[in-house]
Amino acid sequence: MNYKNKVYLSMGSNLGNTYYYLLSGIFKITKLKSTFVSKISNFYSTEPVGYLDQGRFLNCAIEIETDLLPLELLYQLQRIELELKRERKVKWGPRTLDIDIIFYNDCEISTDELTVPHREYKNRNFVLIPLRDILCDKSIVDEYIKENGKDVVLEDKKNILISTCLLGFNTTYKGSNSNNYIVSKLLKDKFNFVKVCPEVEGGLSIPRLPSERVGDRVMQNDGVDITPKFLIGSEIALKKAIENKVILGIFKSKSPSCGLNNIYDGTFSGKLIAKSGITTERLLNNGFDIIEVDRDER
Ligand code: A4P
Ligand code: MG
Repeated sequence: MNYKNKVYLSMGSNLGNTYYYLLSGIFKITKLKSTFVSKISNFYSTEPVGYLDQGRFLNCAIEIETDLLPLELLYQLQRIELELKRERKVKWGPRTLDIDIIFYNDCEISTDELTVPHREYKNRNFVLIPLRDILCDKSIVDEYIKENGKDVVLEDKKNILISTCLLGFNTTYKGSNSNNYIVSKLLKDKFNFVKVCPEVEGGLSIPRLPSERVGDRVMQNDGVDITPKFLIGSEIALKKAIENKVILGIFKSKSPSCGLNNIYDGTFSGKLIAKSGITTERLLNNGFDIIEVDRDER
C-alpha cells in the first residue's frame, strides 16, 4: 500500500476489557479511508502518569500509512474513541480508549486542536517504549527513555479465540479463507490464538451449502435444518473459551455462526439484519467480548 504519510499513534486504555478497546480501536483504524496499519508494538502494562488515583493502563503503539491530513486523522481518531464509549471527565483520568498522534512524518504542527510531535511524548515511558518496538531508527526515542523499573512492563501473551478462516485456513463454506493481515501477520506473535471454526467442528463439511439463521434455527439453502450442528459448534467454542481463559474472541463478520452486528436475514437474498451468529450469541451471553473482522488481504 502506498499512502503518502507515515504516522505513529500511541494507544492507551485502563477501563473494562482493555485489550478489547485497544484491539477494537486498531481494527477500526484499518477501516479508515486511504489508511493502512503497517506495524503494531507489543502490549505493555503501565503505571498511570498524571492523575494517579486510577488503575494501570494497557498501552501500545502503531504505525500507519495514510492519505488523511493531520486534522482529518485527529477527528477520525476522536470518532473512534467515542464509538468505543470514551467519556472525557477527568483530565488525564481513566479511559476506555485514548489515541494520540505522536509523529506525523517529521511535521511540526502547533494549533489549538493538535500539537505534533505530541507535547508530552518525550516524558512518557508508556509512549516511548512501545514506540521503540516499531521505529526503524530507535535512536529517536532511546535518548528519552528513563530507567524503567515497573512503570512499563511487557504483558504476558494472552489467549484469544479466533475464527480459523481469519488466519488463512480454508474453512469457509466455499472452501476458501478470510485471511486478515492484522491477525495473521501483525498480531500472530503477540497472542496465543485458540482456533475455532464452529461450523466445521460442529460436524459440517468443507465446502458446504450456504446457510443462514431463520429465527432461532439455521437452515441450509436446500431447506435442511442444520441447527443441531451449529449448537454443537457453539458449545465447543464456549468450552475452548472457558478452558483457555481467553480474553476475547476475534470472529469473522456476517457469518451465521460468528457474525456480531449483522448477519444475513434468512432469505438467501444477500440482505443483512441486525443480529449475531449462534456462537457469538452464546459467547456474549457468557460474558465474553467479541470483535468482528472481515477478510483483509493487503
Ligand atoms: N491534542 C493536541 N495534540 C494532540 C495529539 N498529538 N494527539 C488535543 C491527540 N490529541 C491531541 O485530548 C485533549 C485534546 O488534546 C484533544 O481535544 C485534542 O484536540 P483528549 O484525548 O480529549 O483528553 P486527554 O487524553 O485527557 O488529554 P491528553 O492531553 O491527550 O492526555 P494524554 O496526554 O493522552 O494523557 N498513563 C499511562 N500509564 N498510560 C496512558 O495511556 N494516558 C494519559 C492521558 C494520562 N496517563 C497515562 C496515559
Ligand atoms: Mg489524548
